[in-house]
Amino acid sequence: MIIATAGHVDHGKTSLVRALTGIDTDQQAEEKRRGLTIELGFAWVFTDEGQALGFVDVPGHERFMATMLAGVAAVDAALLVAAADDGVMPQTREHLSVLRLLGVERLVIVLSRCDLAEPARVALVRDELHELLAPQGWDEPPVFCVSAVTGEGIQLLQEYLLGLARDHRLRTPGGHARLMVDRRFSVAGAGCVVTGTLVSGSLQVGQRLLADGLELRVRSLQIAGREAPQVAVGQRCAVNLVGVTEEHPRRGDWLTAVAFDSSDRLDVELVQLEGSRWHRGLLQLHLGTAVHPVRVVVLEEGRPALAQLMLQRPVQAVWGERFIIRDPAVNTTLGGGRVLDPQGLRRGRGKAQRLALLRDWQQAATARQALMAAMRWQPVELGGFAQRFNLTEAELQALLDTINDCEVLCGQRQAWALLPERLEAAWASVFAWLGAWHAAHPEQLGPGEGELKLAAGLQLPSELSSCLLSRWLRDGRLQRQVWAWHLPGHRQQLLEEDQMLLARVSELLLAGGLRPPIIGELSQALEMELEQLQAFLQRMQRAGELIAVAPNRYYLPSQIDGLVAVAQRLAAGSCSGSFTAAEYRDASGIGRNLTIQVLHYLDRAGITRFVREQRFLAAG
Ligand SMILES: Nc1nc2c(ncn2[C@@H]2O[C@H](COP(=O)(O)OP(=O)(O)O)[C@@H](O)[C@H]2O)c(=O)[nH]1
Ligand SMILES: [Mg+2]
Repeated sequence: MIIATAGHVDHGKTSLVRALTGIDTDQQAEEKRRGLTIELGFAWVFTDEGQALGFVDVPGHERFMATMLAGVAAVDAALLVAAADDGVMPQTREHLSVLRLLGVERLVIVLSRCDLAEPARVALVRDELHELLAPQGWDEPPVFCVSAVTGEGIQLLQEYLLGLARDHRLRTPGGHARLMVDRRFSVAGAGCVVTGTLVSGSLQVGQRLLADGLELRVRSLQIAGREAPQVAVGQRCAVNLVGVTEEHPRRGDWLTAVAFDSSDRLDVELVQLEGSRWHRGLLQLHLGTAVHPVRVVVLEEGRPALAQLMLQRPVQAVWGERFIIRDPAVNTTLGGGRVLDPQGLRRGRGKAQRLALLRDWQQAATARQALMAAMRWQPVELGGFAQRFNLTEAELQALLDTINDCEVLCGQRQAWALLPERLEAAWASVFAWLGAWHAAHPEQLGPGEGELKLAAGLQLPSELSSCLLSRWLRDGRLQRQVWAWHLPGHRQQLLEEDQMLLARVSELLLAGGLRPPIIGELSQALEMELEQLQAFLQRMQRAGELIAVAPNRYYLPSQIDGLVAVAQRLAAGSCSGSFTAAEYRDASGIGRNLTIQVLHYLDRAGITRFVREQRFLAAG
């Protein structure tokens, strides 16, 4: 369990931690000289059962607010320290707001320096604190009166805190490991060590980690000064790393088990503190242990509001992550909130539908609820969803398994989840559109895939549309001849004279085997004008009856099957599963030039793939 101190400068935070743990967290010479905490300090004690109770001692001076925020970014509880002889002061208030905004669950009030104040004065400060807390919604936090000098109240407080540590349940593990770095230093003989809190997943010795694109390895781990083979979610640890550079990792960096997408837009839930003055200029975003310049655009007013954070550099975040916004010019906290979508939208960020989704994601308590909500709006690309909610593959699969009425469609690179009714709506729109198309173009077999995907009102990512079409092809709702898509049972109506001509042309083409005659030869054999013949052939191509493999050579669909069969035989007969143009020429006997044209056609048609002078059969 990790507890942070909070409160105004000089109110006795560091002295309190020393009294509780015996560790002086003001280690730096400058801190000693000025009697002031500048850097984060760390100390710990253990319960009788061996659970570590870690303390993060933060600076109280307003100048070091960024450091304070890095310290409380991921703690389980906070000790709000107020000196009995001084009362509530500006940073008492600011720190309290910050703890609230960061969602710190437990608060313990400590009236310090009680030896310096009369009991009446202590009671007054207690009332003052109560007044401050009540409207903020903390439910009656316990209050302890202590003195680090006389030791009064220290043991009672210590027992209480150890009790909390004993009852503390580590957060449910989940997600890929993400550790927010709050300190970096060198240890003689060991090298680079960083400290930080693991906010998801788990860490093991030997594990590979990424920091800002840099690949690192965990050489050793420590929790509360003791070597540990692994670290669980919610624990603070020191990580000895191999592979560091001078620049990274450093405070503000994330160490992660997998690469996370970053973005310079975050769509968030925003709480604006009462009386705070917001503006469109540059503000400061405190996210994790980092600070970034940011502009804030409110998308929808409310308590909390919805907003977009616009950053100068991309950052990584996940759904639910807390943040604070400060105005550096006047050195005050304006508010804070939670990340709702770490991939904020560039276009359409303020559309009603989008805002409704953000509100749903604000209400959602689990990734499952968020997925259900998102599916109501549109198909959900699962890779992106898993990133936003930091789900491992297994977690995503387990989540999908709990949703009964959900269709998952897998494309070549992406997969989508959508509600069955959406699937049916998409089918209804394709069915209606294609029916109308057939009626409007009776002489043609059907449109090409590109036209169908664009025009049929699917308004879906291209890869998803392809998935849908293949699915309907498999279940027989659609049919395709070479490239033309059509409804089952639809046949183009050829003019009678076209039909008769097609029969004669087919005969001539078939006689050529894999090498049907070219247009010139056809025109001679048919005693027909070249131009007229060409117009006919193009008409037949649109009707799906013929296929132009080269500008001057047409094939019947059945002949194309023959060309494909040669490719399949060659691929099957070679160890590499591939073949060269020369091999195809020899196997087909169609000559060098036509071979080149045929292979280009097969590539275009997606039947073969050309890689380093070799052709492979395309998957699927
Ligand atoms: N008399 C008295 N002085 C205290 C007590 N706690 C802290 N101090 C003094 O108050 C000053 C500030 O204490 P420190 O722990 O550095 O405060 P911080 O800035 O909140 O960390 C120091 O001079 C301490 O010696 C206490 O319980 N009684
Ligand atoms: Mg201090």
